[in-house]
Amino acid sequence: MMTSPSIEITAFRWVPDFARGLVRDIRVRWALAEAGLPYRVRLLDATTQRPADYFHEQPFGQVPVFVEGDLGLFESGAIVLHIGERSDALLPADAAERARATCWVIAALNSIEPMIFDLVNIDIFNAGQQWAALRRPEAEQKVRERLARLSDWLGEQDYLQGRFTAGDLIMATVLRNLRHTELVAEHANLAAYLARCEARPAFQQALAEQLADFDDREAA
Ligand SMILES: N[C@@H](CCC(=O)N[C@@H](CS)C(=O)NCC(=O)O)C(=O)O
Repeated sequence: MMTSPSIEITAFRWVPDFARGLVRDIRVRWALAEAGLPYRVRLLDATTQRPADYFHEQPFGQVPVFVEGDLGLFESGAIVLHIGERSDALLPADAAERARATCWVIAALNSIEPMIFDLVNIDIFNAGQQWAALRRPEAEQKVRERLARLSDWLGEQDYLQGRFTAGDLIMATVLRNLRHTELVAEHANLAAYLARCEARPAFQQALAEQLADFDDREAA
């Protein structure tokens, strides 16, 4: 008899096309696939208020949440690091390398995602607004500066620490938010890096599983 996976995550039942493949549960799905851990999904409605009791699981009402037994976690970066504790596919066994992988998780979330999200906010969520057009050049410049530094660091390496870690997983999911622009393509090594991360079977599995969970209701 098949038993239900002990790990449950939350995701959205439907999002508009621009967000498909980018919703942050993809990070958790990808980490679980890298670690070879099965999971089940609890789907939530993105278009209405979250149920009141969901705020006890995720203070901001967002996805993803990770639940296993008595442990409930929120924040995709923290969840990926937690999963990484169970798999050296994500966090290397060597203590120093592990700590460096954590650095890259935090760097992606804290030093790169805010700049990229600023641009996404302008281009997608506020497209056509006068303030957005005025703000865009500076926001794009900030992203360019970060990408240039990241490209320099990466150099000819396949991954940020030579081998794939949780840091690359989070970094790749952050960079994917620029898919509506050519900014990553301005650096051949970053474009190749992102393609390399996305070519991993675990990413492809995670992407397919996120897309398969969306119902095919027409965009509202
Ligand atoms: N820092 C959080 C951000 C989570 C987040 O922004 N989730 C989005 C989907 S990608 C969400 O649930 N948005 C709906 C909302 O904020 O109400 C994490 O990394 O888990």
